[in-house]
Amino acid sequence: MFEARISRGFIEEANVRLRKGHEDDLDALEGQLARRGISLEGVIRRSMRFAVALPSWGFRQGGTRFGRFPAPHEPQTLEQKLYAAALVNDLTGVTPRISLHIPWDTPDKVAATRRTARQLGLKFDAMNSNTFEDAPNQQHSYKSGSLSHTDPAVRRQAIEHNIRCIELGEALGSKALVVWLADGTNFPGQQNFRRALDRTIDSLENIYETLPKDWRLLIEYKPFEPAFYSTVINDWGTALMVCNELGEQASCLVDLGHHLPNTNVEQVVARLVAANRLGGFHFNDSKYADDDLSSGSIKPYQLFLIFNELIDAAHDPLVKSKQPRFSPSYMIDQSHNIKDPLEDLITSAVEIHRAYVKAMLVNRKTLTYHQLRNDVTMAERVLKVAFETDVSPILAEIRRRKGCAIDPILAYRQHLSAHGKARTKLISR
Ligand code: RM4
Ligand code: MN
Ligand code: MN
Repeated sequence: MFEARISRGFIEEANVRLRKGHEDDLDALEGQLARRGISLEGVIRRSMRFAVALPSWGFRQGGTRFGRFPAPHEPQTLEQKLYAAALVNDLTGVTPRISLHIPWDTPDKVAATRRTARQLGLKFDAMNSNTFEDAPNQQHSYKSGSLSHTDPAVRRQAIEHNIRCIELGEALGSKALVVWLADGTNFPGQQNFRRALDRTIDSLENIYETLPKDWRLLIEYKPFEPAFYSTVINDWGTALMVCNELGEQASCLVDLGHHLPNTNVEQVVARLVAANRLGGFHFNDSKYADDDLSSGSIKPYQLFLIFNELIDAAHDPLVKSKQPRFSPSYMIDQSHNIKDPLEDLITSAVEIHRAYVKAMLVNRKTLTYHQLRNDVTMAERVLKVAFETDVSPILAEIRRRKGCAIDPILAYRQHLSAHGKARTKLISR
């Protein structure tokens, strides 16, 4: 199942019986958008380049501390994960890059890994370092922290791990390092808050110094878990402080699950844009905290509002003048505990693309007009009209033009059947 690439012919065949319905839906949407002064073709063209990276750690069934229930056909090796990533990309057309977690997915032979990826039409996105657990045979333990540790020898080991991730990434063609730290405390008094942050910044400076000039260092924040009393880089404000200390190549990474309930994440995004420090996203969805559920499954409106901020910023001459190359990176970071990870990744990629395209439909001139007159009802309505538009035919059309699947989940199920792995009867939408 994970040793050959899905053929174009197979996808085309899966598309045949959906084509007529798809064309009818697309025509209807074209008319609907035309009435609003929006060119369907323009939206399609601007949405064709959208891409979101897949996490190497999202291809196997996830779990909780209460257990893990592995899927019957999990990719095991990095090579198999590359084939799985190619399958998601060949079906959806929006996931041409994979982000590696080190040491979980350290390539044995970098050149061979790079070659396989190239053959599969994949590139490498940001590298993710892991100093939140002890790797086998490592000299010092991270039980009491890594980059923030009181012992310089432990900090040095964690710094070196991050530098190694950069070197590996360079060999693979990656351009960014994501640092997420579990460092924190479980009890009041356990550590000095200020000193722990000072030590972390100092360690990060050591890593930053080795960063190639065209690389970015993305600093992730998270309020709690695994530390349950305090986390060193706990919120976007702290991440911003850290980045300001480091320099221009450092920016903040917003993981959608890393906020306390009811945080206005779209406003956090706007603030980071204003500070010129929005580096990228880890997409997922959540009800409570870092649930790592499928993107768009719980709060699709929030996802839309985040893209609304991003598209608004991309059109803003003030942002453009200060950040001519404003382009935060998009990555998925999910844990697929219940669903087939591949189906979850396919669905998530489509949902993220959906939120992006919907946000593209926001009439920004009209929105500003109503905002300036404090017309709350009409301003909100501009957002709702865009959000409530069913853009499925646009997403399907983009995929079709790229030679991908009109309905990627159906095509994936057909692919499973062809490999004798069908689980459910095929029922179309
Ligand atoms: C963390 C964080 C990191 C991810 C790990 C696995 O909560 O989101 O980005 O690498 O989980
Ligand atoms: Mn994350
Ligand atoms: Mn997380």
